[in-house]
Amino acid sequence: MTNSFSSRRMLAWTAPVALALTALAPALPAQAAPKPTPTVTTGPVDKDLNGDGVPDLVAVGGPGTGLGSGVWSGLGVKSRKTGVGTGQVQTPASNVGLRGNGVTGNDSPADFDGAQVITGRFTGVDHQDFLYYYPTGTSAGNGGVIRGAGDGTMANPYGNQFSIFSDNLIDANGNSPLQLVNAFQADGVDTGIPDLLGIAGDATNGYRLGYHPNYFAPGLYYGVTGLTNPTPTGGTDWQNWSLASTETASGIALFLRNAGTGDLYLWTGVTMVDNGDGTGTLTHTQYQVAASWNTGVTISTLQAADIDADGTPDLWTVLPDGTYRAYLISGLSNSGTATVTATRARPLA
Ligand SMILES: [Ca+2]
Ligand SMILES: [Ca+2]
Repeated sequence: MTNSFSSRRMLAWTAPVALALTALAPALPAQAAPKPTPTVTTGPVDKDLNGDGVPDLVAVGGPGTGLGSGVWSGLGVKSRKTGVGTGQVQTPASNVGLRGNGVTGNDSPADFDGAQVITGRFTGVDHQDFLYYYPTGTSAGNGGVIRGAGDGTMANPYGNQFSIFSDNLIDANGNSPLQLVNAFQADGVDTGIPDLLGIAGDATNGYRLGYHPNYFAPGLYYGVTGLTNPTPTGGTDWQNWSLASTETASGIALFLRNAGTGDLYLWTGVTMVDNGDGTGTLTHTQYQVAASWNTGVTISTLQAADIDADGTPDLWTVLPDGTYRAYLISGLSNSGTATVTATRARPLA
């Protein structure tokens, strides 16, 4: 289970030609008519659900979230003056999870209670899909992918859902991830569908980051490569950290937050290097974004995106009272903390 990286690389070379061509096809038109001065990123904007170029906010509802059960989708508001995201979203947000997760047959938004939901190109097309994962509860360790409709909503989950099974996510000690985020193509093996990054472990064996490679199909993750990275502060207490990832024109970015200490860090240029011994390591540039950031505050949704399109990743938070706010980040520094500008807290729904 731990040596999946090299075996998948071999699989990549022997992948069916038709599948490889299908995955490449969307990139071809971009080369057809070169323009002299491209000013925006070449690919779709991460977290932009409706294709207007502005990232959007997605939060899970249910007990303890201040939101009704379901998946709440708030489309990012664009500044009339600057044409980029302001950090505000259109409210009330829409509940796009009313038909449930496509598995229980209940047609109920309560299917998502207790789930984590992230967006990404998890079915391999240009728009954002929804990935849900249950860290605890009766479906603990399991999850799935539901196609995005391209307008901020989900497709009908019945017929557009791909399950992710616990057995394919557990580490060598049988532990399911505490959290999963989008790892994009950080290992350099592009299967057309993003990989996942998680945190897993137990008190006896310790906790660590894990890399979950995708095997050329929506929802098909198999095996986990344990990562050797210490936490941003040099520790091994990964269970105390939470993650939020995004991708910009300059690469993959990962926010790391320790709720207990208030430490907030950003890793940029993240790539996953195979160590050849069944482990891997994330290479990255580390920045301390803030100290004492929301120390001790429960954040029900932490989402990363370059909201204002300045090339530096930003954050949205949703709190258990159902309010959201953006934290626009600039001035990353090797010698101090960054500039973090928070928008006013507003009800999401
Ligand atoms: Ca949008
Ligand atoms: Ca930004």
